[in-house]
Amino acid sequence: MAQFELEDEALRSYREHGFLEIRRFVAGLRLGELIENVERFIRETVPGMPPEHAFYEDKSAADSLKQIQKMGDYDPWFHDLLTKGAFRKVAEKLLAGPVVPGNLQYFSKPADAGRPTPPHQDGYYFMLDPCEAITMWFALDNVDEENGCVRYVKGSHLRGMRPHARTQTLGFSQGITDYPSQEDSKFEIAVRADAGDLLVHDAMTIHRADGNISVERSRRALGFVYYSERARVDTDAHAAYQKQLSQEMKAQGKIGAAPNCQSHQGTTT
Ligand SMILES: O=C(O)CCC(=O)C(=O)O
Repeated sequence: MAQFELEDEALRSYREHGFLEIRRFVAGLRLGELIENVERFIRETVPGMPPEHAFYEDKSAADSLKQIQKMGDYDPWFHDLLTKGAFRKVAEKLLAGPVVPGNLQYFSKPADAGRPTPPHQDGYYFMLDPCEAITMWFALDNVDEENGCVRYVKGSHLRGMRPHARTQTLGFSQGITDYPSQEDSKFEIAVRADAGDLLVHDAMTIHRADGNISVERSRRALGFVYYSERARVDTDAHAAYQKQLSQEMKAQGKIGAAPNCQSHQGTTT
C-alpha cells in the first residue's frame, strides 16, 4: 500500500469540492495481490453468502454479480484491509480524527449489462448525526465514460441534503428526486480512474454513474465506508428501513429468501 501523506492542498481541495482523486494509491504487486484476493473472495465466499449481501443483475447468472456487502465480516484479509493501514489513515486524515470502519463493498457493472447508479448522497442512507462520514471508491479496472465512471457534483456537499425516494435499482434503493438541477448539470464531472486509483467523497456529495455500455470491459471497484467517531447512527430508523427494504426486495423477487434482516451499517443498499 502507498506510503502516503495527504498534502494540505489536497485537503483544501477535498473540503472545497467534496471529493478527492488519489492516483496510483495501490500499484504494482500490491495491486495484483488485492485483485487476486477479490477474485478468491468471489470464487470461494460469495456462493455461501446470504442473499442480502450479494446482489446479481440476473439472479440466475453467477457472472452478473453486481454488489457485495460487508466483505470484512466474511474474510480476515478484507477485515484487515478495511480496519488497518492506508485506507483507514486517509479516512482519519479527511475526517480529522478517529473513525469507525463501516463497510467494505464490491461494486461491479458487468460489460454490456451493468446498470446506472442513481444520483444519491450516501448520508441519506447512513442516517448519521452529525453527518460526518466518507466513502472511498477504489478502482479495480480502468474506468471511463464508456464503462460507467463515477460522476460527482462538485461542491454539492455544502448545499444540504436533497430529497430522495425509492428507486428500482437493486443495491441503490434511494435516488435524488429532483436531479439534475441546473446547478447539478453545471457542476457534475465524470472522473476517470485507472486500476489502483482511489476516489474519496464526502457522505453529502452527490454522485452517480452511467451503466456499462462497453462490449467486453469489466468495471469493478471496492467501496470503503468510514464514519467519524463523532457521528451517531439512528440505529432504530436504520434497522427498520433495512428490514422493510429486504422484505420488499424479496417480495419483488430481486433477492432470494431473506434471512434475518439487520441494520447494515455503512451500506447504500
Ligand atoms: O460504483 C458505483 O457506481 C457507485 C458507488 C457509490 O455510490 C459509492 O461508492 O458511494
